[in-house]
Amino acid sequence: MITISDPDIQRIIEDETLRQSSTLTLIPSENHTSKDVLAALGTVLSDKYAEGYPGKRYYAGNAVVDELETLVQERAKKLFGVPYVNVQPYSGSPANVAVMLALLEPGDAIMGLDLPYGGHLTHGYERNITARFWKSVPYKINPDGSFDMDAIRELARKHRPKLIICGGTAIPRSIPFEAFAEVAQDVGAYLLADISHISGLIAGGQHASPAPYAHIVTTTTHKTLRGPRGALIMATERGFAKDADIGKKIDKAIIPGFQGGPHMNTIAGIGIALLEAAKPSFQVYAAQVVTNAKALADALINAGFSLVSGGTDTHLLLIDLTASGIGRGIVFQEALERIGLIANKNAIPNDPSSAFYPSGLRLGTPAITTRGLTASDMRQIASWISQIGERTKDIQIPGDAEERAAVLRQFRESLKTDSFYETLEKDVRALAARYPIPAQSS
Ligand code: DSN
Repeated sequence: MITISDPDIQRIIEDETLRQSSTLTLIPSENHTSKDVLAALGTVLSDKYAEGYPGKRYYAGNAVVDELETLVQERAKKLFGVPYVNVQPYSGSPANVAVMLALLEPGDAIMGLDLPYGGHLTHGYERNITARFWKSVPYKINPDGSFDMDAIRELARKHRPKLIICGGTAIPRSIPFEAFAEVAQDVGAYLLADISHISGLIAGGQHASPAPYAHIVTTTTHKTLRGPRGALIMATERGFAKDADIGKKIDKAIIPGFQGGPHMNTIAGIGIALLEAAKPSFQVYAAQVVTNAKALADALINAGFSLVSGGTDTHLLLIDLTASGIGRGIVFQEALERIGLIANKNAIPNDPSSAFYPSGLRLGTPAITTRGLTASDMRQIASWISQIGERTKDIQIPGDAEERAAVLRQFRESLKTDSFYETLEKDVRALAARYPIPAQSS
């Protein structure tokens, strides 16, 4: 671990290092980067301003970072089979907004998966900038996790969106890129595939690529792709066939349109992650992510849980907890955190409860697979989740705010006093200790 002279920040870094190593991360959008990626983030590359693009910067002194950005662009283009990439977006939300800024006029219609059905804030959620500057027409996912492409086509024909977005944050099954491309073609819209959750699976050969179908592809770099926090915007051959200026428009939208200087240390980390993702060992990793997710899904189903879509094709599972009461995602999230399993409450399709008290639990295997956990460990994790369900089954979340606060107060007190949780915590810590986080191992 690095040592820094600020004792307060040093202690916080040590605390977080310990928290991560002594617990198991089941949040599907999180992962553990390699030591090399972490090292690149803490370099002098962080100090350089480089507004513009290689060969066309506003400030002096950019010859070295020009070489870096060009190298990282080439790695991304090769890995994802696209002719254009912008590696500068600070993260996924800026990437998606930049695409809209590049290709749309204010007020144009956009269609994305509704947030409570597994979309993302920037896919047109009503309280996000993307719904304030553009006219958002959200589509939904079926309760069984499938896409009703006839309904999506009908909606598109009615509203004539200029941009259709596919992808999301809680989709356990494969995304039908070709079917979305047909709808986009039908109404003359751009198709944006947001592959943030699955880009590592695509690079690792475990999910079809959107490159033959979408015009633009965005991805964060820190989820299954296992790089630093950042993002890529890619344009495909199909994108250039629709709009020969698509690359120039995206470059201009990032800077001067939306962002300032790129974070060159992050871009170096992305380059390292792309090189790692091109190796045969990453194919093995991606396959194990999916194997583990399927094993976890099977074990949870055997334990009596109901999963949205009945299972998974990817790294992600969504448990529908409504059989034991609505709005209980928070109970699972907090009880699991108490024992060292870090997962998140999540809305399920047609959730009968509210966004803050949803009825689902979202789980994923990217981070634990990086640590080396395998299918037999998934059965153990499912057993702990099942025991938590049994222990908390009487805790129901009232609709009334005051009653709910009282129930949650009592529940949180029990997390401190009930020795059941302490026993499970020891077991989780013992499993976590068997699988050190690679970047923390010497
Ligand atoms: N926050 C990310 C996720 O958890 O899926 C999406 O941006």
